[in-house]
Amino acid sequence: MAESNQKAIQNAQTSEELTGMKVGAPSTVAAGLPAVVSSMKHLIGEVGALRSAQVMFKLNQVGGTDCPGCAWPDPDDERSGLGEYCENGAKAIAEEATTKTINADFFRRHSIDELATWSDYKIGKAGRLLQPMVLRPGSRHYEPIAWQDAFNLAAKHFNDLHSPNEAIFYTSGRTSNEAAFLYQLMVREFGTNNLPDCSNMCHESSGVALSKTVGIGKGSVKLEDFYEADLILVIGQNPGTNHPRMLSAMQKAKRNGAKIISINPLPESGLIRFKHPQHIGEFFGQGTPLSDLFLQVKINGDVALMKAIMKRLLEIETSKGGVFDHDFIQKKTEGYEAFLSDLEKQDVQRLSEECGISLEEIEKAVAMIESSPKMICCWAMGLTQHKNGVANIQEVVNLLLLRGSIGKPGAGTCPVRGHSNVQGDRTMGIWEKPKPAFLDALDKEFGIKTPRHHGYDTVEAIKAMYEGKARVFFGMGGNFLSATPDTNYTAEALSNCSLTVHVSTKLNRSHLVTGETALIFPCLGRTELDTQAQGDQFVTVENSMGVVHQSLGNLAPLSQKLKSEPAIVTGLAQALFPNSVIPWASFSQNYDRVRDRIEKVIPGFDRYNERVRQPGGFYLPNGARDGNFTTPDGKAHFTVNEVPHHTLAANEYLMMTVRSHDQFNTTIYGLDDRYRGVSSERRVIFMNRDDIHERGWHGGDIVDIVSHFEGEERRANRFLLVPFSIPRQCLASYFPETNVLVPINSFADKSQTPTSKLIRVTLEKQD
Ligand SMILES: Nc1nc2c(c(=O)[nH]1)N[C@H]1C(S)=C(S)[C@@H](COP(=O)(O)OP(=O)(O)OC[C@H]3O[C@@H](n4cnc5c(=O)[nH]c(N)nc54)[C@H](O)[C@@H]3O)O[C@H]1N2
Ligand SMILES: Nc1nc2c(c(=O)[nH]1)N[C@H]1C(S)=C(S)[C@@H](COP(=O)(O)OP(=O)(O)OC[C@H]3O[C@@H](n4cnc5c(=O)[nH]c(N)nc54)[C@H](O)[C@@H]3O)O[C@H]1N2
Ligand SMILES: [Mo]
Repeated sequence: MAESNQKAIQNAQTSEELTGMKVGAPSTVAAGLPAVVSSMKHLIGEVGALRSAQVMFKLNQVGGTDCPGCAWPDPDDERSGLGEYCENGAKAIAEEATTKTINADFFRRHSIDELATWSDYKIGKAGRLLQPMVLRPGSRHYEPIAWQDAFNLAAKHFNDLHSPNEAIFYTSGRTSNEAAFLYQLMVREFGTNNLPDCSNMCHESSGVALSKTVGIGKGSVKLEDFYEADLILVIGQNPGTNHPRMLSAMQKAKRNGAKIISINPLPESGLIRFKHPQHIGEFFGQGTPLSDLFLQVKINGDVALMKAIMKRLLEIETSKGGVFDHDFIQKKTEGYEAFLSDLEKQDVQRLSEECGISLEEIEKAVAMIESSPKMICCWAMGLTQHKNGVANIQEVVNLLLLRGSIGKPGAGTCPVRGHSNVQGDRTMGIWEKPKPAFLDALDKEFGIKTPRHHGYDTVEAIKAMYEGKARVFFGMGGNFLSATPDTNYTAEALSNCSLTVHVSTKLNRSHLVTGETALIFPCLGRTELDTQAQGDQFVTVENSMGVVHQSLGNLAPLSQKLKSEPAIVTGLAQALFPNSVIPWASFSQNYDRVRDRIEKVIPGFDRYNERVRQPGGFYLPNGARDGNFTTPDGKAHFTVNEVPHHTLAANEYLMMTVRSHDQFNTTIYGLDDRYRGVSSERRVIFMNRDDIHERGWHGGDIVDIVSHFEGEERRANRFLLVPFSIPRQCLASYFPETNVLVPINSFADKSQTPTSKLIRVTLEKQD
């Protein structure tokens, strides 16, 4: 193996050092006073009191800053005067608005090899990047470079490629609509559709399943639908940690009479009880009980569970009728007969064993569904990151269709998005499989000829770099190395490149595993004021429910050398295409000009500049929401999906990788997972008590994890056992420490999403 590859693999490793785990009882209630205390600790520690107040009062307010955390929508009506925020929003702000900074001297003192020995936590806490940096061939230290030189250097590498398809342009989901639109335009003018994004690892399975079945790859519900629903299913999602403001919506739904069923291998605190952190009166007492029924499903047991529920509904329908919405099924759907004949063959007893939910519990769910005409299904990574991720979601759609629970108020699909603008980035054309109509519109508007063949998604991009078919990697945000599967393989892939470039706010491990040359382009964060030639600019984003609205920073930028993402793209584009027909320079001067072009290219953005200036923004068109299914035949589609079977040997387990309460993806805010009762440690593995006992092991024992896939083994060493409430032969560990175990070839059918929630492993106890 080449020396550079060895270095890359070494630098890709997260430290195996244990940090002193403490285990207490998991919380039974989410948010409340501890959430407020934790928010303050992070904010005051990183940002200082004054700057915190400046940004927090503006957060998620009309005309304020969109929280850089999750994509949960802001309520149209009652926003809290204190800023509409949550504990983890406060941590996201603390992370970005921190006053700690990394200057050129930092890189003189620390080589990339030394920085790689730091934990991800320590790397992130080093502070904000301030100026463009370059790592020259053979050097182990980044050094400063002027912006123009950096753009020219990158352009030279791009132009030296044999084909535009040898370049990869990745996007994370924080990039604004304006930056994303300009970025994809630059990439397509360059001549490729190699635009993989974090969606490929996230909700791609939702996009594929929903486009096929209901004609739009986005969710159908609005926030108000929560307040009208009779029943809300929360499947494979941990809102208490990852979408805390969703708990407020669920609390309001409950007060309006809704029931909640949660389906999860873990009893996540946020799904049990909740105290609103912005309602002081709720700090004392028990909080609102949220879930009426918790179904502790086995990992990947969801299709079996859904089928069991639907089979029982069918039996009731057959005996007394009134369960299925026949009018809806007949007028609006296709594929009912085939679906029914498959369902008739299912055996509820068997399905119950497959999913680990007793017949009695299934009956409770059935009774709740039967008596609820308006049902919403919410889901996230617990459904998407599986080999059958697409099937998981199609099965949820089947249930909704049977009940006519889509396309009417109080009902529908709710894939809860991750990054704050991941949905908007796709709308703007960040996609490796663009539709011809979109490319035609670009060609017409800009007088260019965009490439038509599909580009690489995330998994394909890694393989292309590994195999030497791609040689330049450009990352618009994100932390590609740590977020992707098979860390060592990806490290080799990146180190095969001639150039790796990252547009980033903060240092992360991807800056330490590089191509022969590496560049860091430091950018403004959401919270910072973005001043361009024609004055202060706002950007726009789209939330999880298809609302497009403004985000305006108000903090003074940490350095004059930071550029906005739109300015970085236009700067690079000018270096890349000196004779372009596209007026690149003009776009960064005034973002209204970008929005005018978006309006011409993308449907639904009529009078963009005007409408986005209205308080709260505007909704994008959504056929499924209106019961108008935009599939080729205009119908919603039932599908037939297989039940996955996993036969495990006595010492084999299925492992899911999840987020702790103290991280945003690969950004580690702290070492605690308060709701699950673990503190000061991330190298933990949650395991069923009886399974631990059966092996003769104890909580606190140290194990190595070995994953098994197609005859290959991958290892992650030194994890502490935590006895936990989780089904037998199921395990949970944290992402990104265990990404090294996710095989590059283990991805979902049709969506190619890495199977981060379904890793077959064995455990080896250390002596
Ligand atoms: N604070 C914070 N907020 C975030 C993020 C963050 O890291 N930190 N990340 C953002 C991003 S990009 C995303 S995509 C979202 C992620 O939001 P989530 O999807 O909630 O995140 P995960 O921690 O991956 O949790 C997945 C949940 O699915 C469950 N699960 C796993 N496997 C299965 C299964 O087979 N069946 C069922 N029914 N459940 C299963 C797990 O127990 C866990 O509760 O959050 C976004 N918001
Ligand atoms: N095993 C496992 N792997 C997973 C997952 C899992 O559940 N398990 N989840 C997957 C999912 S759902 C996702 S979405 C991906 C996430 O993958 P990514 O989006 O690639 O990763 P993040 O950790 O969110 O990226 C963090 C970095 O973004 C940069 N950044 C932050 N804010 C900004 C900004 O405003 N502009 C720019 N340019 N940069 C910024 C900072 O430098 C920071 O270090 O990971 C996936 N990987
Ligand atoms: Mo995500």
